[in-house]
Amino acid sequence: MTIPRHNDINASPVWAKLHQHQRATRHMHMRELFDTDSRRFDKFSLEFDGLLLDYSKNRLTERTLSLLFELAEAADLTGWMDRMRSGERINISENRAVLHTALRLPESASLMVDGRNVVPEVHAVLRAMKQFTDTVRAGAWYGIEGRPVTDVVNLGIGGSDLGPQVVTEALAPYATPDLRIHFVSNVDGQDIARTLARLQPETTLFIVASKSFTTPETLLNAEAAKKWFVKRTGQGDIRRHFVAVSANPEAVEAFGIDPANRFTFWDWVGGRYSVWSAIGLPVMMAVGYERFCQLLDGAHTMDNHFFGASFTRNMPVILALIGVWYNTFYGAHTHAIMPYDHGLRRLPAHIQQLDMESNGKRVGRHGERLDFDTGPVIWGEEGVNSQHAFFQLLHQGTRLVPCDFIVPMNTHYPVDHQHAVLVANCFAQSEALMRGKGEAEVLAELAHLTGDELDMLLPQKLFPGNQPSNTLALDRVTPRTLGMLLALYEHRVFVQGVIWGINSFDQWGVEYGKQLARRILPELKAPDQALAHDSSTNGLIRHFRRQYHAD
Ligand code: G6Q
Repeated sequence: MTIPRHNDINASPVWAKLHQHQRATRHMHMRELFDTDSRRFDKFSLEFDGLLLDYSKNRLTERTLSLLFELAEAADLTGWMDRMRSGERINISENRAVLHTALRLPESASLMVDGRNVVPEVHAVLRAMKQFTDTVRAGAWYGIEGRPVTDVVNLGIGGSDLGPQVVTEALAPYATPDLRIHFVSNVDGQDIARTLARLQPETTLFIVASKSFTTPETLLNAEAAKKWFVKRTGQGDIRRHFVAVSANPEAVEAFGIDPANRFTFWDWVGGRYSVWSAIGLPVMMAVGYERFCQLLDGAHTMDNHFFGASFTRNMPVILALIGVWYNTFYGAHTHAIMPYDHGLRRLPAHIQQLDMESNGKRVGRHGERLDFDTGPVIWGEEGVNSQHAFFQLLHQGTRLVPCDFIVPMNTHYPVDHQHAVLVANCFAQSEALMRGKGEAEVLAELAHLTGDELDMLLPQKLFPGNQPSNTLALDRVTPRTLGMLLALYEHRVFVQGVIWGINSFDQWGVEYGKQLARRILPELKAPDQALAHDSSTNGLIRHFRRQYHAD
């Protein structure tokens, strides 16, 4: 197979047809679509393995969808799915395969990359993780004073932090109560300092999670943790207290970590897609090997669905195309993610990284300039808190903001009837956003008013509605359903990248700021060094030099 050279999707006839279709249907109101078709939910919802996707509250018709499927064909989505699945180097700017899906293959499967079957390697690492986490969880991994581990600290950032953090938090009901898991990512010293302040070095285990083992933030935190450990214990040997997840064996060893306690992964696993690899070590530490395997199995189930189902019954494909519809053809700039589950409250941050680092690109795979908008700004917050914060803008603001509502039907924490209240709020929001509230309804509510007061209040109480949303209803947040959900979003991002002709798996955009920070750091510390930045950056550096008092 070869990687096609040109991205000319916006020159395809279906691109023009979709623009035309948008112009012809943009005044249509979803309320009318529901009023005129009692079967709309049946037509535009999909259930798969306990996961329900309701996409009926969108500004679309069967014609919209069929054009969007045509767009997917014009972008050769099937070809790209095959390329990704088979391990072709579709991350061309880094010359890498993209195989997070291989991390969730069962041991009986086989996947050849560069003439080697990678599945046995994946399972060998899983076994090593099992052995290690079983020992720690059983209280049989002894620290320097022969005491078992009570606290595990993951030191990592970006993909080496967000995914495992979200999953560990979401699966808290499955976690062993004897181990506390902490995540430290920020180079802001208060992150590590506040965490260490709560810990005893003799019973703490640090996981230094860095694929490259060159990431300054992580290495600075790891050095700080090492210093703290050595100072507090008087012990120079850190091997019982520091392990690593990394693809860089030399740097891990140079740090003082026993090579036997390095858990590896491969260049075909991108950071933001790496929770399924050894980067998931804190997750396995919290919930154990079996449940980690259930997480993988959930993701694998979603992979099979994605690679196997026709576009018309394919959840990631449908979600992705609906996103393209708003983003590209309606000009929507953002997309909101609202989990109605407290354990999933950090999920928007993970999806934000997944999506924005993958599809926040202005050029196509071969460096060609793209003449259309690509990835949206992803944002969000847990429900119902968000209702008391920013939903005002969704209901009565001027912007089109497509939303995803994610809600489990059952809770691990039944407190009176609070779960039903939570779900009622979730359903009510999507209903209100869709329906809006028209003049007749408001007038009925304000029947006691007349004159100026009525004129003033009436427009303020109107809700335009027609604000689109998808609802993803899980049976319950379990390792398996969470695996499905995360894989669903990974594939959604991939499909959108394919439509826009983007390489979703590199991230050159994060390099430049890092480069400039390396230049500014010594300038902050050298008061007499001449500055040659713009006047704003020079002014800020000088301000810091005047204000900062080193301890
Ligand atoms: C994710 C990015 C990025 C990466 C971090 C940490 O896709 O590549 O967020 O995960 O920069 O990198 P290391 O694991 O190499 O420290």
